Amino acid sequence: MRFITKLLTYCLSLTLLLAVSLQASAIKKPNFLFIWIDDLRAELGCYGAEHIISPHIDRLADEGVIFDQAFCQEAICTVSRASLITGQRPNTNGVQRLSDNFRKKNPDAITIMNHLSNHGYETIGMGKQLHHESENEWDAWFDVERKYKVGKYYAEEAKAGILELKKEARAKGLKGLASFVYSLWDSTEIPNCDDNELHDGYMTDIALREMDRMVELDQTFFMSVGFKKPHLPFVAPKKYWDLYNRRSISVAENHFFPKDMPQHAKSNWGELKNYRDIDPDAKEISSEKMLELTHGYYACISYVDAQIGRLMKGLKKKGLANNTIVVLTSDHGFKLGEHKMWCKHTNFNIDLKVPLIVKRPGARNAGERSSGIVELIDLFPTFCDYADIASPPTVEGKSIRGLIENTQTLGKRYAFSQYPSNAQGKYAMGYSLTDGEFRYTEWVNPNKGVDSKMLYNLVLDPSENVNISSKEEYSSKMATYSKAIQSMKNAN
Ligand SMILES: [Ca+2]
Repeated sequence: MRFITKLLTYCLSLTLLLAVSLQASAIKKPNFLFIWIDDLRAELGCYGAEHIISPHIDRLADEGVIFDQAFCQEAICTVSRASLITGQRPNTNGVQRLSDNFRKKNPDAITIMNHLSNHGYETIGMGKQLHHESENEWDAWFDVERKYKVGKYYAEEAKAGILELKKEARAKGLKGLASFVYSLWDSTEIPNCDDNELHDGYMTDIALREMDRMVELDQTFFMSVGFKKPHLPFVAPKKYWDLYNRRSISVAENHFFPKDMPQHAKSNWGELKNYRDIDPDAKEISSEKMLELTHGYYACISYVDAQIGRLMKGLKKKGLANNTIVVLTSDHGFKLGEHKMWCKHTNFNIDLKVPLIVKRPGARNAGERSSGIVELIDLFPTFCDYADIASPPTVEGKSIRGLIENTQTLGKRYAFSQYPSNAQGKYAMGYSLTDGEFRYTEWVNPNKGVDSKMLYNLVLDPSENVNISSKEEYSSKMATYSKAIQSMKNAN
């Protein structure tokens, strides 16, 4: 009898085990489609900017959750991207400047793609990912510009001209970034061409083919599609320029330095001045050129938006939409003449704020907004959370799954960012935070301590036009912010 009871218990355990394992195999881990857009500020239809034509991103927001308070950790491509893929702040992984090579500085770092690959995901990267690209980071890597020779411009004259300038740069002994800068062409181009005759359209074709490959292999994937627009130069097929009437475009209203702005906050927007149609000594851009550049930036957004529409259609058509989480963000914001500056490279909100949309299949809260504060370092642990794997202990971000699934959930108290300033030849690291209500920044000189500060009331002065840090009434608030910055710096 005892033997029969034992046998029955054993059989029952086996059945339970089988049931559990069958259930586990039935619950497939979600795929991730990560849409990473270069230099896209949070100015889209779904962010209330009705003058921007972004119907596909707006639809994604309607089907997902949109974040109103998402921030990058530093407004430079290389740095923000290294921070996101490691889930670490720039102070921790040491990548703080454009020229910093992430892998050289962090030979053993575990990136989100390494981690997901180690846990059964096929990781597919394409377009712009890290600044210093490395195919070793991915299971499948597509360097569209280098491998398929789909460059920045369409016109043969531009392509030939760039080759000529590169030759000249070599003859002058220029290498790397110096050679790249020497051979830049115009800041805009309006080619009459098809979407896939330029980088981002060509890359979208690859992404769609990769989706087919994943379906064929029945393989769970993390696909990161790195759009290169609306980064300069503003080159998009003519039909996207034609969506806008230049005469009805408004340029930046606050085309002036903020009142009482410290020198360290000033960027000389050298990135734009490197293009051959911009005077390298310019103090400002003419109204006509401002309009052209603003028009070009908008056209590039609409061009990328159309590619996102193709990706979403592809997911649906290939039967992947029901098991794919789509995350859309940028690496940082951008200035189109605001604060009398261009491009990124500052600690202003307009450079640090990024769009963020997360669409989950079958989400019941589709179309909701979250005002919770989120940092881009939070995406690494969020992917892990949805993949049901632990984050490596090196990750400093926190999963935002709670905020995605319940938009009433409170976010972080602060989002921290930084930017190294060399204004007038004096180095200071600008540490910045926002609690959604204010933005506070202090520049810290390694030897002398805090050099200068700025404080903006984002509720009363959302464009950050008046630095109120010298007002006595805010001194205790600034002391609290300063302490928070200190503890963030000491946290690692
Ligand atoms: Ca960028």
